[in-house]
Amino acid sequence: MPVIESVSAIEVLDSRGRPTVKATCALAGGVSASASVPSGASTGTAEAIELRDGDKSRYRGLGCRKAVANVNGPIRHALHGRTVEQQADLDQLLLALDGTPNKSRLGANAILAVSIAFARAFAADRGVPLYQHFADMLGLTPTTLPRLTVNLFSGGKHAGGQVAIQDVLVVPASAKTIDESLAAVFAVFQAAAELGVSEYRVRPLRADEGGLAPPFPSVAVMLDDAVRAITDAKLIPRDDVAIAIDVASSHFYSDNKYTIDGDALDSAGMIDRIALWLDAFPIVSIEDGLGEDDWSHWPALRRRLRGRALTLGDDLLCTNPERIKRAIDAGAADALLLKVNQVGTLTEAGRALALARSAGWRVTVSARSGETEDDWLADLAVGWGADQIKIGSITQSERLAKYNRLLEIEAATRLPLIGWPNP
Ligand code: 2PG
Ligand code: MG
Repeated sequence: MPVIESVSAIEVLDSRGRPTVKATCALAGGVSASASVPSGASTGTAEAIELRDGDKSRYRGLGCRKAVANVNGPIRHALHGRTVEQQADLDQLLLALDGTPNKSRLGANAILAVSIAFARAFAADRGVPLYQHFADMLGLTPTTLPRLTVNLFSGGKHAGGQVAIQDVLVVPASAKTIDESLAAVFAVFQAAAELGVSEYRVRPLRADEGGLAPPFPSVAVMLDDAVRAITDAKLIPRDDVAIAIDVASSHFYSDNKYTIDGDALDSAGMIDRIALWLDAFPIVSIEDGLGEDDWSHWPALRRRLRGRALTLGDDLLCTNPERIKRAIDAGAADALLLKVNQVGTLTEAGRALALARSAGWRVTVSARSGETEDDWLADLAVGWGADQIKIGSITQSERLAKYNRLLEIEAATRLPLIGWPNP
């Protein structure tokens, strides 16, 4: 049983150059491990609170010195010398110490960094790979690797809003391995970059997650360009490479209207618009098609998509077990986007996963738009048996750290990719 010798933290920078928290956990047996946490831009309002310093003269108020001080002060003090039998015990200690419903006292960034650093140290202490340790935590056995969903085009909050929706992603469908999937994505990405130059006369400028962000005149053109890039790469749309989208519609929804492509649509109109895209393009998954508070219309969206594309909830659910329960009861979605930092501990995220699975939902384990070079996400997706993983594009090291870790896990385990079509 691990005994915690000490925990500590420092401020490090994420892929947007903004501060975040990196924690280290040392166990009495001599093992020590670190973990850093990501940060979103298109955040859901129900997310756990990332503690920021608010001092405008430093990093425009985004500093994490307070969160770091919470690790180096009260958290270190509370955990020193503690024997912790399992992850849930550690997380329970952290939750009790924080004492707020949304982790606003210690900060979800401080709490999660410690939660994951402990998991990594525990795995090392047991002498098992991190993905195996994550699996054991929930009593699971890894049997497959997750299907990739890779950011090709960006809009919305990740790209200055040149088009309303946030991500067009490519999903390698005929690929049999992570290795083959990445080669297919590379081919499509290169074709899309060339298309951007010939069509829009722009260099391949990249958005927060490394996606291409030319000035698309509309969402339909953005989707059409994605299909052209797949075809230009000599791949068959849908059969070889399908499309997923993150509409992220909470971010263009106000006063009961969705402002998109020059229109102000009510919820029924937004569902019709999504259905048009679904008819015209090889789309297999639609994330946040409606706003996070537009609860009453989500069931209609789901009925419209059923059997054709996943109704995936991100801002709607915030990896929050209570919101997931509500969505299951209402028939509002059939897939969970799981982001551990939305809820703040591994234990609560594990509960969110179990709930989603109990309803027969699909699960996508997701990175955030602000990421670090840490690669624990890849292990989490494998260990927790995710259907899909969403990391961003293939052009920036904070994303590639995770893709490369998946390649390592694939080489070490020879696990097959999860079956397709899915659903
Ligand atoms: C999302 C994520 C990742 P962010 O909306 O799904 O793409 O973005 O981390 O900014 O919330
Ligand atoms: Mg999203």
